[in-house]
Amino acid sequence: MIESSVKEAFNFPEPLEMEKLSTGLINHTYKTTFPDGQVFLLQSINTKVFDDPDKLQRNYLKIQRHFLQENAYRLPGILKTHDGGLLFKGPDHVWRCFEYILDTYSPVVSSTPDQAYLVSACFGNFSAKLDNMDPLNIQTVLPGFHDLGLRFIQFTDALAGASDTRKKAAADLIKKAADHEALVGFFAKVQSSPRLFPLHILHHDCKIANILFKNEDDKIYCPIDLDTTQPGLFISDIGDMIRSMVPNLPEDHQDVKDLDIRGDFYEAIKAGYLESMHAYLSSEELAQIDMSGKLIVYMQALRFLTDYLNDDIYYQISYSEQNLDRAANQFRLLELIIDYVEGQSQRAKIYVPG
Ligand code: GN1
Ligand code: MG
Repeated sequence: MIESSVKEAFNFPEPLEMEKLSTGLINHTYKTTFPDGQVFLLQSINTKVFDDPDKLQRNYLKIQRHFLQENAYRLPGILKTHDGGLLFKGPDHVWRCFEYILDTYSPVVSSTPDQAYLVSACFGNFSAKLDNMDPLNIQTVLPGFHDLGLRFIQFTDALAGASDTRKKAAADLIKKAADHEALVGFFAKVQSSPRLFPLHILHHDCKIANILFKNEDDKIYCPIDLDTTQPGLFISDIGDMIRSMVPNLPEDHQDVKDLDIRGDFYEAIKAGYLESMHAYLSSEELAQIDMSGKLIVYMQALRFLTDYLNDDIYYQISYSEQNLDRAANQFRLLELIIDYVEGQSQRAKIYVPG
């Protein structure tokens, strides 16, 4: 249960009721309700991942202020500690507390293409509204977070150090990782051409669970979970939305035979993102937009596989083979996305006039 020093730090009265929200794989989040009806979101930050949590809070405040000035979104407020701090460094964990926005919800899966369109337009708008902010204002929280080259090196390092048992269990997926290595080369070209592929401030965790919708009209209230917001390449946010909303089943689904992709969701995500971001993307970025899903799905497959080979040191798991199953899911999704995108370009050719 919660450390008593945390209650003191935030001046929380007794008794409080805490409900663990279980969608994130990194931090622990609790909906915390008090007898007087006040509700807050209390979160312990995983400092193995976010080793400078003060940076998270400073970035958050800057974005919060900027969105208010731009009349874009009203982000949940940070509840300060009794001595005015943005977080509390307890003996075991670092804690922070946010305002809980009542009468809102975050879906876990996207149920219609229209909803996916709204989500995508929102995450696009997130970057569009930050485009006039000096990118140096936002500090990089996780260096190399979406760097596919680095993720591939981490995978090969993990492979070199993995136990025979895990290597054997993952043999098929290790082969798939090698089969798609050309994507790493493509990414390197993008990364080395900053004039054609400039940095944008991106959210870097664009799943639908990171959007608050209003109960009353199912419209979007605001995007949340801004921890990974930092400069990045155009592929990241649209790619992560393709990864998380195009499949018919979530990344934890174990039987890959059931997986399928939903073309109407793919097109809705692309249209929503471009609606917001078209004016901020170069012609080269626009021309390569369909590479986004492939690159980000491949990167996530590598990350899950790497963690499995490392004996599960990064992602929370609830059973021993879960990272392997997640990796298998993502490699299957990669094949499906590649087929879909290639099929699309052939169909498109048929309709190009002249
Ligand atoms: C992690 O904890 P969560 O679900 O917000 C991860 C993302 C992955 C995602 C996969 C900081 O996000 O990059 O895409 O799991 N975040 C971090 O489910 O590593
Ligand atoms: Mg997150």
